[in-house]
Amino acid sequence: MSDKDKKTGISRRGLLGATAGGAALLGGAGGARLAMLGGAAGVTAAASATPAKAAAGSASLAPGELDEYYGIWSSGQCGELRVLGVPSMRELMRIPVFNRCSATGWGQTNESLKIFEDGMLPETKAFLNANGKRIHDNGDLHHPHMSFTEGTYDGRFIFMNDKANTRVARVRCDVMKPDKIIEIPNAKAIHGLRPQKWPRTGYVFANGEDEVPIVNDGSILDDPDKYVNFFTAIDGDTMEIAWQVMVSGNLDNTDCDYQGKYAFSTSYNSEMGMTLAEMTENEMDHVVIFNLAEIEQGIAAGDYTEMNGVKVIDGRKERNKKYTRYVPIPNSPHGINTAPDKIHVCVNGKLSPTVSVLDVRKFDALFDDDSSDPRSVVVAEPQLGLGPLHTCFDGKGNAFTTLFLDSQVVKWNVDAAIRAHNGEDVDPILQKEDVHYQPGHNSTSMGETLEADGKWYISMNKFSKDRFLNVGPLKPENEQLFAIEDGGMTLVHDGPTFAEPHDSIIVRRDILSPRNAWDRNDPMWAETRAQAEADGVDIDDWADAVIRDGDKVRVYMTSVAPTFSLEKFEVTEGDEVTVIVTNLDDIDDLTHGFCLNNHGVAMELAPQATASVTFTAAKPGVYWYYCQWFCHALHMEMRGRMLVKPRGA
Ligand code: CUK
Ligand code: CUA
Repeated sequence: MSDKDKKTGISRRGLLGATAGGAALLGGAGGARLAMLGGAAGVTAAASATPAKAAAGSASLAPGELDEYYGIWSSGQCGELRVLGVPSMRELMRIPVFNRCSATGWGQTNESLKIFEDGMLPETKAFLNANGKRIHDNGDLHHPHMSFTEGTYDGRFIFMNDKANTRVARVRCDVMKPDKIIEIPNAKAIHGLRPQKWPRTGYVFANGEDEVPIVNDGSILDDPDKYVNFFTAIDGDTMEIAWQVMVSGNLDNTDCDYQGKYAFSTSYNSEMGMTLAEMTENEMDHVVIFNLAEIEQGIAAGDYTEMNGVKVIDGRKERNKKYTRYVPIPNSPHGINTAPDKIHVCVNGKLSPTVSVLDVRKFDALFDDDSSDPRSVVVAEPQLGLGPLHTCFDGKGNAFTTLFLDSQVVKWNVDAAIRAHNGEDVDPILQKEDVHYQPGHNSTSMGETLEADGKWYISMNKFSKDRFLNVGPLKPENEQLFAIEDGGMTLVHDGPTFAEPHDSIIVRRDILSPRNAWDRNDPMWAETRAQAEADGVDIDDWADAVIRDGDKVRVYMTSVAPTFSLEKFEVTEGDEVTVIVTNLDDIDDLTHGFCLNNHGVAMELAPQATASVTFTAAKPGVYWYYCQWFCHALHMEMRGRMLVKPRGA
């Protein structure tokens, strides 16, 4: 029952659609305005902005019409995941992951704190305690990617990195909430992240960007020989660390093949330098290729060191060519992207104007012969423009590469680049379009899967400068959507976003079908349910109870619009109070909330959800709690009182 009201069977969308009449939201006038703004804009823009063609109506959705694609967006230093509709670019949801969220209580409810704490390393727990905190509630989320089965998205999970606090999280696609947040031992600053594409996920590969001394106990600072980086393989099903590989150089982005044999990471700072001057000394850095079967055999054969409970293979440069090979690439390569042709891997040169194209069919030979030239896997290296950062694909043999310094996207043909590399007189570059301004990541619809369909292209731009009303020194970023189906590139959306979407995937809507209500037996609150059972409270039924357990008080209530089952309860000053609320409503979109005045306590209760929150009742008096999610005409009346009696009174 996807968009129908369970009681009436009437589709709200059907009602809206019937009255909408197909009004276009993005018309030709908007396009003309874009063109004018583009002309006034400076930076390195060479030509004028591409005006939105009036004919680009395919990006326009009437009110109530649903998008063709889910856009899964990162948010950088906001630490959350975002869901957009593509092509309308309407923001549909924000899913808190590494961050504390005021609306949902993420990072405060016991159920979410358990997810944070279960994946935390002991030393982090100790560090947080010393700082009076329970969790790191900030994150730097760059790379969201969905789980794969046989080369395409399977709608199970979305995985993502936290560069700030060295974590990897998994979001369940059925409820669009995280269920695992794990901190990665040994490595520091998890950056590049990709799920295995074949035969399935499988492993989730995660790059450690910052190098650390092997024994990081405070005794080593300026001794580069002692510093290493770590590449981590996580089991995507259990979210446990499978193994790590110690490498040379800072790992940046990562991807893997469609054969299930190799993963590969770009690496800047092959110098292992500590300062900017040292880090950019070499003209060539490298891509590290990881031989998965050899690594697994090495682990099975005991050829590893155990570090903090993880089996670590030594894959440093020139140590053991069985596990890793280092392919020299110019210069500080950044993004790495496998084409849906299953063969070619594009390595974006960043400080070099080139993209190096690797052929995965040549990797076997590279590992078979220790003395082989690692550059033999490079089959093209077209010069595309200044500052190539990331590449995506249309599934028709073409690639789109962002040019950070040129503020452009360049569309080029992979096969033509290979022919040019072999001496033929062909220009692989098909088209360049200005974007506004300084693009980082880009993505195409289904573009990182075998089902790349070449319909939509997103440019995620780091700067908006003069493009929108001035909002102060801090400006929004800018995202631009292009229609690419007809072979050209037509700008159809140009809009600001808050900090800082790094990366996105565009997923066909049939791949996802999230629930409209929670399953009452969801594992999210299994521990809470067990406690309720121990307390003799049936949280699946209209119930209330106040259970005293020494200085701990557990307050159970349920909600049905517009009431809580408890209109008041009493505790004593100094009690540790846990409020457990279950929303018994099962109507689509009938979310309640529980917010306790002047206690910094608030949480979301979506249909059929249970959530709980714990605090110390330290201030005698009467405090109102209320439903903080508009749910009913009597929503304002959905409230109750907590009495905190003075201790000893
Ligand atoms: S990185 Cu942000 S522009 Cu973290 Cu994917 Cu390339
Ligand atoms: Cu319940 Cu508002």
